[in-house]
Amino acid sequence: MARAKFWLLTGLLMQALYVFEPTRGEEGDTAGEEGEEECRLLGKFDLRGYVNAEDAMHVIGGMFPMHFRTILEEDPTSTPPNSPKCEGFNFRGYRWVKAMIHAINVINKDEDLLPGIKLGYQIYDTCYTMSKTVENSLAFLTGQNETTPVFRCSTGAPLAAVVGAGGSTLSIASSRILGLYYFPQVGYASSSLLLTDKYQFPTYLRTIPSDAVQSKGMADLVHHFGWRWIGTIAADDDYGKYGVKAFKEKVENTYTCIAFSETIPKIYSREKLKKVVEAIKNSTATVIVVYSSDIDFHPLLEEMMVSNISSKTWIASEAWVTSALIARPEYFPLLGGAIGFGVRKGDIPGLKEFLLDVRPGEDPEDDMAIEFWQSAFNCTWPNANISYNTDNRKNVTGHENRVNFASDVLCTGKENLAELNNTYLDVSELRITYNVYKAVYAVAYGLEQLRTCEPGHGPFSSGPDCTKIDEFEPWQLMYYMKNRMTFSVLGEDVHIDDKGDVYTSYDILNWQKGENGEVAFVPVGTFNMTSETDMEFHIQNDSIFWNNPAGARPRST
Ligand code: TCR
Repeated sequence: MARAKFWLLTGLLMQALYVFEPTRGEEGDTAGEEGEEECRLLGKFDLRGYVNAEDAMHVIGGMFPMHFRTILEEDPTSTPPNSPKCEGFNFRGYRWVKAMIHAINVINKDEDLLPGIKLGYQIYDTCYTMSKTVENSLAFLTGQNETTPVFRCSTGAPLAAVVGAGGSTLSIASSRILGLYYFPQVGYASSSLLLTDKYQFPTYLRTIPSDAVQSKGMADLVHHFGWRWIGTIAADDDYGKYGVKAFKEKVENTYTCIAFSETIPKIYSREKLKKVVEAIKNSTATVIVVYSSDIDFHPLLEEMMVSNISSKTWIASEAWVTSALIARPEYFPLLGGAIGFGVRKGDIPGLKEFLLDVRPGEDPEDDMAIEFWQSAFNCTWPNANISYNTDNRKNVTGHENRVNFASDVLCTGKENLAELNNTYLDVSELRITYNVYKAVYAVAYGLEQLRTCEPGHGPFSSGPDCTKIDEFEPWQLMYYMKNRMTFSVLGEDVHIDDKGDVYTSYDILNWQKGENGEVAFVPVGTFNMTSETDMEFHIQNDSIFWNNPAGARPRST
């Protein structure tokens, strides 16, 4: 019964969302099993990523930003609509994907965790956009990407849970869809406060703390240094806006005030960015909080560089503080001395070796590896039809040189990955990557509890009180993931509470100049919140580098 309902709902959803259009039948014809054959495809998903469900008993879905954006096209009025293509290869997102696959491989070899049960994966690129994320979520539920088995009616392994989808706005979109079917979803980076609301997002859990924690830490920082006027800048999404909102609620009192509040547009607009820059320039506030992902912050940063802004103290949210896109020596004059919050990092054994194991061209399906290779080595893969580092947002920063064209150097496949100095291989700051790893373990531990249920002591009231590992429903796995979710990963005990939230400590990091001119993230304190009311804030004032001519702690009056 539940199954029939699932398919019916899915059918409705798909019709509403452009995938199928029933052909006109006899009057009074209703969509039903036969009606379905009469359906005509209206559009097709265009999904890229990694799928391996061979011999698997369960599949874990994944959503990651392997690209920075979709290519905006004119509204299709004379051609059928097409799912957009993506551009801007994201090495960091690609590393997260590899971490997920690595975690699954490790669990599959583990003889204690899910013994004899093989997990598969089905990982899609969100291109950091809402439309792709929704497309991905529907694909998980409907199995429309025909080559891949998905739900229980299909012949292959069923989907157990989904890991993802990167940014909060994207997790919110997908969670609204997955939540309809009570599918467990474990976020690794989406930290917006909104996602704590279990009324709206009943099946969302995460391995990153809610921004309620970080905002409190930022407020403590501001009070600690006695700064009076603070400017805030938020990305125009559920991360930035709600992060800043929580910060303001926690910081505002009779002494501290907000000097200005600006937002960074989601769609590039130089005009809007210039207005933000003006606001920064015209304000006497020297301390500015920026709640934004690195991808969104980057264009504003470029615009600030053009305007020569200096002597500000930046309070960085976790999403950009250690980002290789932002932490570049050329931005140091502007952002040096920034103080930010980094979630707990972890070492993942074997990850480095696994990351090095990329073999482009070996698997014809793996066009992502070819694109990775082309972007990493600035070369073009012979006879491959995969775009190379293009940038269709021409003139993004006023610098024509940001538009790249295919390189005329051909890739050989023998280029040396180990020598590559880029984000992908940098395993020194594994924070979100470590969260991805933990998220996969959360699913595996949920499955393990379900598997080891003892008949007679199980939780379910209608039907048998335990369910079998090869025939459970998503809500049954959800039961385990919502209750007593305590497990240990690489020596860390992880507790996910009944709201799906975790509390882990933050490192307070300060941008200083490293020996070789690189940006070094120097730990200068910690913020540890263990429950809504218990917290500890520590900072070592004298290890902080302040980026102003006097090198002294700024006053923001
Ligand atoms: N939460 C952000 C996304 C995000 C992120 C990151 C993206 C966080 N940390 C690191 C890239 C890299 C924290 C959100 O939207 O909730």
